[in-house]
Amino acid sequence: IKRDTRFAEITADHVAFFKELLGKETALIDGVTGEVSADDMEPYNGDWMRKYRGHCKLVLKPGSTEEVSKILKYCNDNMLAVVPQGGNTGLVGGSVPVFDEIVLNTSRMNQIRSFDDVSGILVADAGVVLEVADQYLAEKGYIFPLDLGAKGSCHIGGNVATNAGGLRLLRYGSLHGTVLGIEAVLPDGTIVDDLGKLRKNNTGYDLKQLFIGGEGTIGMITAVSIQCPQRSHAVNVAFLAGESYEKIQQVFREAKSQLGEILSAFELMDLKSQQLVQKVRSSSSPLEGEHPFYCLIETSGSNSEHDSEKLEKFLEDVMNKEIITDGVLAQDETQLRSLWSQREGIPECLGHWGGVYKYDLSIPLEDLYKLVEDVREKIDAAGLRGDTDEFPVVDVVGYGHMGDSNLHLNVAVRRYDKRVEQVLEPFVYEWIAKVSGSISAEHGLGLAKKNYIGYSRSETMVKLMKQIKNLYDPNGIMNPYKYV
Ligand code: FAD
Ligand code: 2HG
Ligand code: ZN
Repeated sequence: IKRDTRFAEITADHVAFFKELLGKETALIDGVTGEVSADDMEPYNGDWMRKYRGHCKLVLKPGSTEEVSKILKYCNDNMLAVVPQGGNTGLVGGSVPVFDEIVLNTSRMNQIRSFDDVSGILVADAGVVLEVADQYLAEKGYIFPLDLGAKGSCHIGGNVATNAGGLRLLRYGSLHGTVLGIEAVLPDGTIVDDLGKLRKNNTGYDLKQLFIGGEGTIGMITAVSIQCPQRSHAVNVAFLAGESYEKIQQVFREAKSQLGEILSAFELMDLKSQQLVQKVRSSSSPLEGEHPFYCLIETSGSNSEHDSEKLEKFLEDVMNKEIITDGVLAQDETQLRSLWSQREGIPECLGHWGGVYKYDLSIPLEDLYKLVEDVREKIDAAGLRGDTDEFPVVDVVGYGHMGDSNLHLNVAVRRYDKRVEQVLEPFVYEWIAKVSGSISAEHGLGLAKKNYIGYSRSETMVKLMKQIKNLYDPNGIMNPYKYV
């Protein structure tokens, strides 16, 4: 890609305007007129995977919606491109600049605005860290309807902008349903005041939905209102092993039928993913021996005795029917966390060798794991996988939110290598198109998947998306080079 020459380069005059507007020294990192080191810029220019690198010279940290509005209006009038940024934990290169776009970071917009402990509706600034919001809610007996491995750093504005799915979607549904209102700023400075708290509101188009999963391409989310469920008193976790993917599908079938309304997560992990986690952590598996597949089942309910009994009975049943070969139930909070960490820790551990090719896919359940086998076979046929340094590929692993038909196919590598890329692409995308899946289930398009949208969306749909983009952002200053 080439830098779009319609965008202006940042000058000292621009910086002076932002300094005057934001006042506080801590509200901006100025590499245009000021002295800053590469280290100062690194957290904003580099992404979580260390795969993408921007060249931004100016980071702005507005403290209010009004400031965001003034910043964007000025940028739009002066043709300055911007990248909205939350916790910068996105996995598709969407949250870092490509060239010298200005980073608009939400970290200073971090206040909880209100919480109603009868309705469970939380209204908060976009820059509130997900875990902070969830801890606040825990004290009130509520839970944030979204949970994911990056909770300690990601912002709820970033979560909504990516329409993150995560570990609780099976139970609480997508943000498209739980987000009740959004406050956002358009590139021309217009404040979209749709921060409603209504569960039902059929008065015209539901425009806030465009910002959910919009990845910062049509406006900057400044606050959200969200429906939070009651926190369950009883949370239980089981970690099970099965001989085949077929068997894990049977476990899922049984879990839905026997655990019913208390089932709150169903996660899949293959043996390779677990072996790599244990290797990196020098830890051992919660279960003895090696099993081709594992799944983690969480239940959340209101009656601890009732739930434990249900889960124990379920475990006994799937053991007796020989659907699973082994299994363990968390006996306390520590063990529960440790079982979850076998799953949540996978993305971090896989990065250990140098790089990871990541594919986040929606696939009809029965075919879900077949892709991992097909990819492993192709990588092996090309002689690219092995234990020593001469092989680029460490391993091909599959895991993910099986309860939502969402596979994470990860190819852990010692270094990024053209030969590996040639095996993976377009093979993976063509495979997905054939089964009418999605090339991005929950991480979004960003820069990484932008060119492949056609594998999951028709020309008509892409054209409609482009029309929306042009309508909201006619100058194209919002997160350019990405999405559509
Ligand atoms: P960023 O990374 O800063 O930004 C993400 C995108 O949103 C960018 O395009 C950015 O421009 C835009 N953006 C950010 N803030 C705003 C705003 N206020 N207004 C408009 N646009 C904005 N994702 C899942 O779906 N499920 C998972 O289970 C999951 N697990 C993860 C585990 C780990 C360890 C990591 C590192 C990531 C994981 N992710 C997962 C990826 C996920 O998308 C992010 O963690 C999270 O949703 C992004 O939030 P963020 O604040 O870091 O956003
Ligand atoms: C998860 O579910 C995240 O752990 C990350 O969505 C998946 O790194 C990945 O591919
Ligand atoms: Zn995920």
